[in-house]
Amino acid sequence: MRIGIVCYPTFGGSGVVATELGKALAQKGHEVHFITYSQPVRLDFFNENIFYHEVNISSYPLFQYPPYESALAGKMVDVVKYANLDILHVHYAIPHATSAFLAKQILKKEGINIPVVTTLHGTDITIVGKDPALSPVVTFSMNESDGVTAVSRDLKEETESTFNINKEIEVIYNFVDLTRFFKQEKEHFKRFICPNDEKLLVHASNFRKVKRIDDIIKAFAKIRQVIPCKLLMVGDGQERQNMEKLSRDLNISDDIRFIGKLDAIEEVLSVADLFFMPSEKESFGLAALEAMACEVPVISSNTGGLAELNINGVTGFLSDVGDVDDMVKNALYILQDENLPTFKKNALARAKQFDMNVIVQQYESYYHKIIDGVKALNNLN
Ligand code: GMT
Repeated sequence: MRIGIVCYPTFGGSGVVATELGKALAQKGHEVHFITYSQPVRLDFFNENIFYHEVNISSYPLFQYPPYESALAGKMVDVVKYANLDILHVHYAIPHATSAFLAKQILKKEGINIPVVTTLHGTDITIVGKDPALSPVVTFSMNESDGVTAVSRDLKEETESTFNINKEIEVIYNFVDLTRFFKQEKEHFKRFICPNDEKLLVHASNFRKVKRIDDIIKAFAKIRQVIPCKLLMVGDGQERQNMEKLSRDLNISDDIRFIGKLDAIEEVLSVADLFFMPSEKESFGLAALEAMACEVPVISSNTGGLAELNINGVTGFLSDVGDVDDMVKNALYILQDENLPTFKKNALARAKQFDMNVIVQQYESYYHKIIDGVKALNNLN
């Protein structure tokens, strides 16, 4: 197949899933065309089956807001026509599904009927898409897509209950590349961060408010009173400064390291004992899955799709959003030497159920189903 992939090329989970999916599809012999405003972060190598098309927006004094949606639609039209695409797969509904609708209409006038699949990732539904200014546009754009997928059952249900959707939403979970995310031998690294054999707790995200990072710092302050441990905070974003201040205010900053964005996150995960994800909202929790693949149990909130990944009492524990004391109690239980090995083993076993090879195959089958459906409809008209 010749597949167009549209996504946010940044550190966000939707961009990571889109890029990894494209790379895996290219590996299987498909021709993959990325259409984004800059090179996706995990796309830093050459592959004969991968093409990258940058969306450029001309600046003009009249524009207070550059017309990105139009420029993206124009680029989609161009790539669909000249790369002869079979399908266009847009990740994160806003504004990608809307631009895809526009491109589809333009192409229709030229006799080209391009099938469009939209994948809902999370905040495009749970936060941004609910904004009354955007909700009619998001609803319309989802209904106009030929196929819609969601990254968890919970996200599918939330979409159906919040928006007036007339499409069957297919659940296709996030996935993990088990050849990259596995427990590597990095003991020298562990000795460096935890010289006295302390337990290592890790969090990784883009440090938005929705991640409730303050809950991690507060929980850590209590856990370290009982068990010697260190906290490693990976990533960057709007909350980082506040969180650094909070750790200084709590007088625990010597035991917390904020290391910023890190591409080789699997190296840190290889030496971690516990991963924290206390989010306010989390449609799936890709970062937690990557941790589990490296044999790291997860302390998470029970919001969104997290319960579909993290099995309570087996691969970690789930607590109500904001229930820091429960998270502390659960973390202390997991970190006991007699419990930790079982949780680690279970985390890996669970992660294997989201193996990239299995999930990518589900996307391929879904593409075929949508392409065939659009062709059948064409033949009828
Ligand atoms: O929250 C992020 O890290 C970014 C966000 C996005 O849309 O880029 O991530 C969402 O998509 C990921 C991939 O499907 C999911 O694993 C995350 O759970 C989801 N984040 C939220 O729902 C807050």
